[in-house]
Amino acid sequence: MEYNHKDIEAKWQKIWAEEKTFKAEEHSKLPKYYVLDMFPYPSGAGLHVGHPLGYIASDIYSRYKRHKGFNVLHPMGYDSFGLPAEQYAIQTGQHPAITTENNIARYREQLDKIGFSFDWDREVRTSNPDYYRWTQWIFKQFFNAWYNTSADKAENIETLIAHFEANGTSDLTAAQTEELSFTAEEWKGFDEQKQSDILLNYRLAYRSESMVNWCPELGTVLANDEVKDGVSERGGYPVVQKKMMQWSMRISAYAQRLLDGLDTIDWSTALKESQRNWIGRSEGASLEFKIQDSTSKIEVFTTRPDTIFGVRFMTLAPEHELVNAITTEEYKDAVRAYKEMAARRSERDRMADTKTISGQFTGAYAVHPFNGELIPIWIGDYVLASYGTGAVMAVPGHDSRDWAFAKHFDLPIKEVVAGGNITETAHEVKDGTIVNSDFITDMAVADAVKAVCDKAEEMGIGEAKINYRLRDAIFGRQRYWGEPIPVYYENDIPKLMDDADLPLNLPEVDKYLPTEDGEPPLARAKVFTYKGFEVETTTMPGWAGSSWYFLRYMDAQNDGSFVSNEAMEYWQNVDLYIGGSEHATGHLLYARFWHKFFEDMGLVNSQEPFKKLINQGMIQGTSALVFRVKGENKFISKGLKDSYDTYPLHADVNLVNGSELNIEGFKNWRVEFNDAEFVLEDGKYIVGHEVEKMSKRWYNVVNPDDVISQYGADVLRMYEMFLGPLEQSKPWNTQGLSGVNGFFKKLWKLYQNGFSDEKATEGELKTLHACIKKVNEDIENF
Ligand code: ANZ
Repeated sequence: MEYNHKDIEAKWQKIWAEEKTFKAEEHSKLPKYYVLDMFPYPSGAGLHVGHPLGYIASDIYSRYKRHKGFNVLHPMGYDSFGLPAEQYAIQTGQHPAITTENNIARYREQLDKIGFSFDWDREVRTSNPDYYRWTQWIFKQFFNAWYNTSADKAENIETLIAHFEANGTSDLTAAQTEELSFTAEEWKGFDEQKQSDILLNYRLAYRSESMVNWCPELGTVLANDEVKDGVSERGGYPVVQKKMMQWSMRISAYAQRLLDGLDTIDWSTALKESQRNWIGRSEGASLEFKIQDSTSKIEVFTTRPDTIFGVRFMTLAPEHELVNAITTEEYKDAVRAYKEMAARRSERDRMADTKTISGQFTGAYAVHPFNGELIPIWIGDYVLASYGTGAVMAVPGHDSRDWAFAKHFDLPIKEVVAGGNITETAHEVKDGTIVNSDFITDMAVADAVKAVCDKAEEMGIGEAKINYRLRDAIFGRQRYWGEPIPVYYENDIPKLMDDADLPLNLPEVDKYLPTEDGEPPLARAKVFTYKGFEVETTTMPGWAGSSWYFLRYMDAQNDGSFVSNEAMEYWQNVDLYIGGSEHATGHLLYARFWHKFFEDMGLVNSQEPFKKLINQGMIQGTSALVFRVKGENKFISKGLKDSYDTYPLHADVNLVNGSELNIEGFKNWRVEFNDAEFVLEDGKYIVGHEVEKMSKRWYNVVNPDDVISQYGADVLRMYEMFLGPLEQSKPWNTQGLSGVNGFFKKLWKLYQNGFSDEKATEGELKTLHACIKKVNEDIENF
């Protein structure tokens, strides 16, 4: 009998669906194992062969674990809120829910063909009201919480209010936007509006005026990780800095726990490193400098307090709040002009650009805290307003940015750590001996750091301090296709909707664009009020729904709670997570943050959501190139092209067999090629190849449906695994399929003809067991 993949696959897929073969059981005596894939955004283009690479690996592992006696949870769903459906809605008026529904249907069809062992009864869709009701409920929990830094966990806002009522802000240890100070009496005397404003300074979901990445073209605010090189990651539109009222999440309160947790999980070093860098912990000191003839002080954050005697100038961020107050009459115009220029550059650009040096003297001087020296105060855009205190004690001898600044403006440079040549370059090393530095001279760097911190503390002008680069995460978007935020405004005071009234459904609107006054699209809704009050019109960001979907899979149908205690008790967290590394500092950080918050609230029973994580590599496309003579409709075969003046064009890879172009197919592909001429080698047109991203744009996309219809799902799956280690990127080559196909045919034949009832020989058993061992090891090693 021939190997007929169509019959075999259709038969089994039907049985699996009918019998729910892969249904996971909550009440099992077996040990659990939870295998998760990053759920896809259902785009209009459908899946290409690169997309399922990770899914195939996780599916193999799920089947393997089932065979090993585990009760395996292996679910799938859709991250179905997002920009493309909405952009399409803006262009065509089609409701994004419809586009999304259609795209999901197409994805499901494709996924089914590949024969995955998903438990489809647990499917989630983030844009489904049954799901986002719980995302809204989670938002409420964040709003109702503050972070107690001495307990090192989040607590209900009631405990903060109780603290204010008893002690005001005295002895308060809290993560906060700014430091506030009031007594219990004052607190009790504040009106509701004032109390509400104060609480927002501590809530874990809070509203504040803050600088955001505003993308005018997309009409929305973007998260830091959605901006690449000053343009939006999606679409490549310009992004500018703008101050706006915004909802944010206080992820900064969790910086240290997010760092510490990394040591407890089995993720790649590269991935952990990128989270560590993103969180950006720096140990150093905060130090205060008096300003000459002024009562104001400048606080700086420095990682090198040991270089304090090398300070030759101060640099403030142009946006620093003291700049206007301290600038002398003489420098007012120049400072204003400089500030305007700096405002046009995003933080990212300012950080990335280390070549352009610019700055402006303010006319003011600071006073050295230890020796009284006068230090000129400059502003410069290499200092970022949002990091540390937005002010730097500049030590040109030992910091390269300060060195470049000093050279550029001809400011003095002083050596305070021995061993370098500061006329050539900044000497930035952290070991060595301190010189020219009063009471720390001759000390080693580490001792000098401590001595300066101690002295500063004694004088009441500073202390050792740890700083994190991680910023709070913006949580609102001025867009339609996202979760509505369950907040309404009673006299400008944000209040939460009742649980019983969730979900707050997305309202119908006539257009998916902002209103004429620049309000978000939800403001177009005819009625969008709650208890007679206006409802928040921004929606949640793309990362809201994906920060907890893996918990919902544990108990996807539950309409009484986001996950039941029993389901949580049994499944706990994800044992194996497979997905792309592009989510390193977005989704994977946000999901860890939410999980830690849930832990604080007693909602989950583990500290980390994803115990083991593997980033699959990319499957790249192998593009086909044809060589067109400049100014003519004539194509030269690859081997002869150097004798002509040609340029390469991409041809659809589906028109190529090996390296030979299907000329008739190519002519019919595009009207413009209908009467093209071809210069052949040995009667063939040979194309060139190039390995690049698999993308519609390069006509190198291979659809898994086509592979499956020709060879079957098993060949597709095995071929993808045969391409190489899961974590590596590797090019697709349709030619390679026939090899795997040949293997299947052989295996099938063996199965048909190769059996006998004779006892296996010792040699045969040896071969069998060596094979079993190898299969186990290879699967365990991915
Ligand atoms: C004096 C000094 C001397 C510094 C020296 C470095 C070397 P990380 O490691 O990134 O935390 N800095 C502080 N706030 C800044 C801001 N808002 N924008 C730009 N730079 C800022 O770096 C901390 C160091 O970066 C601080 O230590 C400060 O320069 C600078 F030999 O202070 B340092």
